[in-house]
Amino acid sequence: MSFLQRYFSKVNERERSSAAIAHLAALDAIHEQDPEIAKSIVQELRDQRSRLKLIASENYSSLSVQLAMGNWMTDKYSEGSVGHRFYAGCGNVDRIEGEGMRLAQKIFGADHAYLQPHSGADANLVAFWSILVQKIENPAVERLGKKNLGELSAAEYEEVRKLLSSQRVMGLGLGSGGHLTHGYRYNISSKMMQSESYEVDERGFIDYAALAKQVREFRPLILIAGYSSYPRRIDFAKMREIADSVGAVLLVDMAHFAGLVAGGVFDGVYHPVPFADIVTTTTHKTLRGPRGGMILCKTPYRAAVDKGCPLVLGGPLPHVLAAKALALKEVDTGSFKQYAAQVVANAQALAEAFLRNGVKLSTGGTDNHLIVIDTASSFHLTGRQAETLLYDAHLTVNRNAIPRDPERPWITSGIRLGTPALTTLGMKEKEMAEIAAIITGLLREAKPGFEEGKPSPSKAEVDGVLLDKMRMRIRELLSHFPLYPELSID
Ligand code: DSN
Repeated sequence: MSFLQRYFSKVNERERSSAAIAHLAALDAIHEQDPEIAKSIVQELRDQRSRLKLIASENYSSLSVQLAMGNWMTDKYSEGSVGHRFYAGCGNVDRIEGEGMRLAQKIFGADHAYLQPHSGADANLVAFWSILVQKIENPAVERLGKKNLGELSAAEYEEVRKLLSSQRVMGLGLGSGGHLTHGYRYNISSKMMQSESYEVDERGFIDYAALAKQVREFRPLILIAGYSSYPRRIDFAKMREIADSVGAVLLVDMAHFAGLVAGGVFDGVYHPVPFADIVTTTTHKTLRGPRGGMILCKTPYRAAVDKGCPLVLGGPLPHVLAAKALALKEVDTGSFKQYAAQVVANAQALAEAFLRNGVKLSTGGTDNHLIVIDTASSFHLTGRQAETLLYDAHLTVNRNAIPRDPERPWITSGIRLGTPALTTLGMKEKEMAEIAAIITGLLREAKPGFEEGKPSPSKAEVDGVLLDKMRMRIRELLSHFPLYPELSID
């Protein structure tokens, strides 16, 4: 029997959901073409349903957002920007992208929104490039008495190119919770410009006074504020002041906390848009949309940002633009505000429960959607050992460096946990306490596993009875919060 036939035989007419029907019909169509691919798609749903998703950068998008990506919009080329395309026939993409931009500008109070980046890393690349064009390239071309790059001689162009690559960028170090794209040595961002990181203090916090001093010494063109695993808010008014002290551009990467800004949890000095020149984000984390990126900018950067495609990025993904617009529509509701507030309440409840159990957290807690557990100090386990064991017990978390981590990035001494996905399922503070108890109960009893007769930095084991007991507790918990209950796939 097909997925669709099974659905119609199970669900009565009143309970039918058009999104569920569409998904099941799509699975049938995929199954006809390639049963193996259909099987993996279905298995992914089963896996996500059977595990507690605690990866801080993941969420569950709505079935409608997913469906907006699964259609013929993918077949259209639309390089350029709304109303200014390099291909004929972009009217529908223009309407979709224009609506997404309008919503993003309204939700975040931004001068301008650019929805085309395929990811947060791509958004950062476009942002860097736009800042370099606006602040360095355009004035250099003007100084040479020329109108544009095309008029420069080869020697003049080389002069401008060298000037671009001698610019400086400063972001939070990877080990302090920053992101690879914020100037990490192995990333393209540190090859485009000279890069220096700032780090958190002994307690794991950003020290604004120390940062101000470092910025005055390094004098970056771009100061980046933002993180992947920093469990605190950033004061963007202070960041603006620090950037202004050397005339730097302030770039905020809000990939992790965009949903908290949109939902009104981060406001005042914690809302990046009034203070930053450019704000980049992903659309799939706390914002709960499709996988992708987005840029918000002040008017002076608009012209350069809008040329992100084709000058930095490949062709836009119109099907993803449709999903982004739809997700922004979902964000622009009162229920999203409640969701955002609950994400933080849940993270704080999780942190408090761990602290009560004597677990060591980076910065001693959280005021956003994530926590970082020092597994080495708390449980004598590497991050990777903890990650592997928890996955075995049906919890997905990721290993994460802690500040000043002595371990390699592949192993680490910590794990990062986030609440965006479980909050989407409807979990609250009570469930967070249960999850903290399960994790503590497992990690406390864990012993390093062995590989080729030696203790392995990647594996940990617990008694099989305990593991089964914890899996049962997780199954019981998840049974009250089903993922996409309208999708009758088992
Ligand atoms: N991969 C994202 C995260 O997990 O934070 C950042 O790129």
